[in-house]
Amino acid sequence: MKRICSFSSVQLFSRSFRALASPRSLNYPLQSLKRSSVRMESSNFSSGVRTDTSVKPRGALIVLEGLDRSGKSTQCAKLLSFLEGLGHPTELWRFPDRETSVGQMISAYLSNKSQLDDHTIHLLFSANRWEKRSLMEEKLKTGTTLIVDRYSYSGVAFSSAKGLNIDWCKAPEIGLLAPDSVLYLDISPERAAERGGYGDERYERVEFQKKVADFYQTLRDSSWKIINAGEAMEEVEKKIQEVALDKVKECTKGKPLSLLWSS
Ligand code: ADP
Ligand code: DGP
Repeated sequence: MKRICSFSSVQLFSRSFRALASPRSLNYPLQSLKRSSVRMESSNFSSGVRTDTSVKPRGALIVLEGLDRSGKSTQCAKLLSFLEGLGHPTELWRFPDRETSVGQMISAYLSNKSQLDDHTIHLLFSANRWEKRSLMEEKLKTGTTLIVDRYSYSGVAFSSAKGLNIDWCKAPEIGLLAPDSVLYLDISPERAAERGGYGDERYERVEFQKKVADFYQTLRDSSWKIINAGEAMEEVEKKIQEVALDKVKECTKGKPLSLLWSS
């Protein structure tokens, strides 16, 4: 099992680095996603042109990001019950996934039980996402919405905050599935530090979290929705529900899947 995981990680990493070396090769997985969608061809009789209207309902990929203790886990759980309550097949995932063998190495590092070079731990976090990539695609294509607690943005923001080059940090994430929406739970590092359980793990230090917040700013794009995470839980919950439901509906109508990293 261990051997299978590491073999597929190597394959996936080599694809990712090939994509980086040649931007055109990024088209390969995009095209393969398009090819696998159901094609409904209809004739446009007035022009004689056959119109290809590929429409395949799928689940939405909704990512929650934010500083430690911004409320991600709390809100992910609430969103899961909300979407399930409306009858949408939904699963809650989180990264790092500490259940896998790679995840266990990450967990030991985060709880200061092991020491690793900054580049090494960065690649392990990324590998932890890659080892779930094909399952993620399968779930989405078969109609399950995934709520994901942290994703590639955490990977880049936390490692860049340590001083690693941001482009180097993004490289191993290229080719992972792009979220349909990133909900960023915005809170000041000082306020987050007042919340329960703060300080248990390696990165939970206010000065470091300030740097992480700056890198999150750099990563923001049009797929992001900024949510004021300092508000009462119920307020935060309502705002997240609105955005998430919109995305779930868009994906039901066949919004195409796309890949990181678009910018
Ligand atoms: P994260 O997953 O981002 O680290 P959690 O969801 O575990 O954050 O929340 C951290 C702590 O803050 C928990 O004790 C939680 O109950 C509390 N919390 C979460 N959201 C709020 C909120 N909006 N207002 C006050 N406390 C909150
Ligand atoms: P969590 O299980 O959400 O509390 O995350 C654990 C810690 O690991 C948290 O401080 C954020 C950090 N983290 C999450 N993902 C990554 C990643 O991909 N790279 C790095 N360097 N840190 C990460």
